[in-house]
Amino acid sequence: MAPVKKAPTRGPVRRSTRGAGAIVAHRLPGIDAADWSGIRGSLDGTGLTIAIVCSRFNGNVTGLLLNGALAELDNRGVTEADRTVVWVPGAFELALGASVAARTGQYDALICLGAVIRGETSHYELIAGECAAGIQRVQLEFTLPVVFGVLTTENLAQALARAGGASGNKGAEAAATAIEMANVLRELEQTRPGVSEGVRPRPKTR
Ligand code: INI
Repeated sequence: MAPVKKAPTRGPVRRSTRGAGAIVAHRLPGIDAADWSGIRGSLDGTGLTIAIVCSRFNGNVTGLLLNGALAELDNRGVTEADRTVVWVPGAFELALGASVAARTGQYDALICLGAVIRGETSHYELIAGECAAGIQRVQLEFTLPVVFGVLTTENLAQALARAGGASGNKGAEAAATAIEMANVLRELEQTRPGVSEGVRPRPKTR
């Protein structure tokens, strides 16, 4: 068998199962993050309007995700007046809530927060899968960032760890992602003004 070549990269590598010795790099060979020129979105939330669609199911977890998201938006310049929280019953309803919020044309990005915990339901896969697929569908349909801030865990302890515990706060991470994506879309639109017209129901003008 041919010897496995070392990948010329500083990032982690994944060995393909398709070809013996083949290496697929996660990152581009020889490129440091500092060299990544191109179109990027900043993490400055000033002037952005954002809605958070939050599930009430497992509210002891989603409340913590929401706190993390709101604190992150605060820190990054999204004012209270520029953000809205929309409550839905469970993770299964997040995509519908997001779809209606998207349809208003009032938001630069949406954040969906939820917690699907396997120990509590026999239809975990169904809810988690449909929730993720629905959220992805909304963001592609509206060409609007709709961030997946939904925990899918085996048990409550794992969920709490990711909602402000030992593993950080995924709500805060989702908020940062929403800002970055809203800004990267703005940057992209500036390269070809009007490109999103007719895609979003009411494109923002500012
Ligand atoms: N909803 C959740 O957000 N998380 C769960 O873990 C969960 N469990 O365990 O069932 C859950 N179920 C409710 C579901 O999202 C819908 O609200 C319900 O089925 C009505 O459509």
